[in-house]
Amino acid sequence: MPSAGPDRHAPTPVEIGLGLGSNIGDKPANIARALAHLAARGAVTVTAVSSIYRTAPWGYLDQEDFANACALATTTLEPAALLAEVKAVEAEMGRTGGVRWGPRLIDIDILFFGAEVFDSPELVLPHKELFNRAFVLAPLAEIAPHLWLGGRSVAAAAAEAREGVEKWFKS
Ligand code: PH2
Ligand code: MG
Ligand code: MG
Repeated sequence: MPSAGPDRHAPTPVEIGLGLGSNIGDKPANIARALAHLAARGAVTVTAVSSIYRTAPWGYLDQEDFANACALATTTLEPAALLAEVKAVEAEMGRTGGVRWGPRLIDIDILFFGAEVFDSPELVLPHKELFNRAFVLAPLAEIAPHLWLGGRSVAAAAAEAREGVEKWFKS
């Protein structure tokens, strides 16, 4: 007989990747706070955090440099529920709407969710622009050098795309 203990229906944790960015206020601290908030809400268990990178703004150039980092974590949530948690933390930290690609206090992007492939207006997995953004590839390759997504090596892509991205400090 299977045990009827409290874990009987516990979902298996899935490994996920998060991309974090900030270019308002104490940027590195905002990234650290975002991860702490997500963990405190029970949304994720953080297993690795990259260095903080100072990165030139992409997309909308007339704004301050960003701090960017990536984290690996596990979650027992479904993708949509994790996205809701991410949005709640962004809102809780005081992120307000603004220009597309413009200044932001905190941006938390779900980069991958296990081997999930998903495409909806709210969420695309793996993240659609991951392989086009040095500010995501560099920190992600640092903590997940053996990761392949959609048949591509993150480390190989990172090695070719370092422009405008420099290590700032280890958090
Ligand atoms: N995020 C954007 C737009 N541009 N540029 C950098 N360097 N880093 C970011 O995280 C970033 C950006 C929209 O999310
Ligand atoms: Mg983003
Ligand atoms: Mg975002």
